[in-house]
Amino acid sequence: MITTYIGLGSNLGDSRQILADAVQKLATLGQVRVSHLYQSPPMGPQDQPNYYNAVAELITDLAPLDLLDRLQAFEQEAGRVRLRHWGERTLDLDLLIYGDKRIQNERLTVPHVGVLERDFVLLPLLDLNAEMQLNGKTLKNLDIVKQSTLTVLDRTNWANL
Ligand code: PH2
Ligand code: MG
Ligand code: MG
Repeated sequence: MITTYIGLGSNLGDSRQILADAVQKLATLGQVRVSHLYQSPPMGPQDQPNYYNAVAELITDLAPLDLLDRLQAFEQEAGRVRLRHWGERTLDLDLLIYGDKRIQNERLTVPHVGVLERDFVLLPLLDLNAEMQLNGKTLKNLDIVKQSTLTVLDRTNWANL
């Protein structure tokens, strides 16, 4: 069993429902816990809606590329629309962390690039594991965590787990 972390994002459609549905699907792959549900200003093009963001912890037996296949299938099932690079999308599921493994191939980079630079990933990760460390850094001590621009929309039960 490997402990993995999946980043969830949406800023098109009924984002709250889309993320809750995605969490239900993740729960078919193993044991799931979810962070609070957040709203965050867009990184990238500014002429797009705010994002709904969260992170799920998934304890699973799936190998990394098998897990990636499942995540991409869930994105498609949500009617994924992706209009431009770093632009608006219906559902984005990013494999952020896979145990303590480092993976680098044409389909997958783990830990996900940018984990340490994105408050919409760091704050939800800290909900799940307040002492989490990555690349020798203690996440809760990062400046970007202290200066976060996120809003908490819901603390508990938003995904009906
Ligand atoms: N995802 C993007 C681009 N920009 N901004 C926020 N706040 N949250 C996201 O999840 C996000 C983004 C493309 O994946
Ligand atoms: Mg993403
Ligand atoms: Mg993605």
